[in-house]
Amino acid sequence: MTKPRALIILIVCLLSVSLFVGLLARAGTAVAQDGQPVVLELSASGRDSDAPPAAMPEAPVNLVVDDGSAENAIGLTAGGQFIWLNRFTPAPADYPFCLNEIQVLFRSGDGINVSEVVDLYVYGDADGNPANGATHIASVTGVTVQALDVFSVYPTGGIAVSGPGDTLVAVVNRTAGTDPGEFPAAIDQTATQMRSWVGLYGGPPADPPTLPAPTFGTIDSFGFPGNWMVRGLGETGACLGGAAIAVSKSPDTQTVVSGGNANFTITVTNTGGITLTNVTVTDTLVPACNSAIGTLGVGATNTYNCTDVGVTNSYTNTAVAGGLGGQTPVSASDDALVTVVPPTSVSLSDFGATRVALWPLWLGGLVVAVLGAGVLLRRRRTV
Ligand SMILES: [Ca+2]
Ligand SMILES: [Ca+2]
Repeated sequence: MTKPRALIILIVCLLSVSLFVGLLARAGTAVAQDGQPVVLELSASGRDSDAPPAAMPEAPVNLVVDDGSAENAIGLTAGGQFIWLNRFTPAPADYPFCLNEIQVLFRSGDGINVSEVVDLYVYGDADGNPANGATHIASVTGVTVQALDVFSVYPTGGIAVSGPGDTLVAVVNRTAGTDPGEFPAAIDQTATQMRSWVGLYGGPPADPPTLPAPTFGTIDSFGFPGNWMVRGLGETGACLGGAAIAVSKSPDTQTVVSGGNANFTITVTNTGGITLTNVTVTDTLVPACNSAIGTLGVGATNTYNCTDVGVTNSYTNTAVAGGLGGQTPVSASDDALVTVVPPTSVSLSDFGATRVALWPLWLGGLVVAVLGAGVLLRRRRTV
């Protein structure tokens, strides 16, 4: 071994030891639920990723601070859950945007297995400082590690992000990498952007976690400069494809005897990818069909019956359903035709009208008969 190479290895070893000791000193104050101190620990593997660098995404709004390759991974010495997040600062003109996808890379060899569970959280932070708090915007919970050494891709269903300032994208390891010696948070250490934060709660983080965590700082401040392999992809403007509502009013057609009742069934469905709030149904012609439904989860349906009492005129009725997906209003409508027919008593008057119409025939017949009789009398006199 040449002397310069041996010297480099020695320096690297000394740096590693000093980083590790520094980290223990910084994080040693946090205490886990079992009373054991919680510390961060550099991945024992310490190896460069074997995987080729991941390609840079080309979405209109690209929230990326990593270079595509992870050189290490972070876990807790005593095991457990923690939050790791990237602080992104989109261009002001990018707001508002729709966050369509979150990507997280997990590595092989760090104690992480496919199908283990993570939760994803999105926060807004106008003042650019996560340490004094940030506002929770949306959650994508119960998703799993899809593959190792490539980015797991998580569609959000459309998260409306209004800005201004920063957008934070966070990960919590719910079952992935929670045992001692496991390292769920892969990190790119090629060139730190000083935008990757880590937080400890002295136990499992709440759902959603409140920021800041009791122990909270950039991963750099814990002695590990680098960038989490956590990305967000979106497009400027509202989440048009994200929030959607459908309404059906049935039956489509019905016939009602004048003075009778028209019965309807109205079904409202959240057909989009995010929870709808302030969901209402407005039915101008039949106020009895108005409804304040409130919150409607993804895929959820609300069905109810309503009645228009004493219908006397035919009409086309329209039910309009509306709601909010984040800040985005959505609406839909459906028509129902009600045809009123006269009651049975009215048909009797029709018969009467027909009888009146026969009078001219009877009159005509009488005239013919009288004239005919006159002709016969004259013929008899002339005979
Ligand atoms: Ca790298
Ligand atoms: Ca803040």
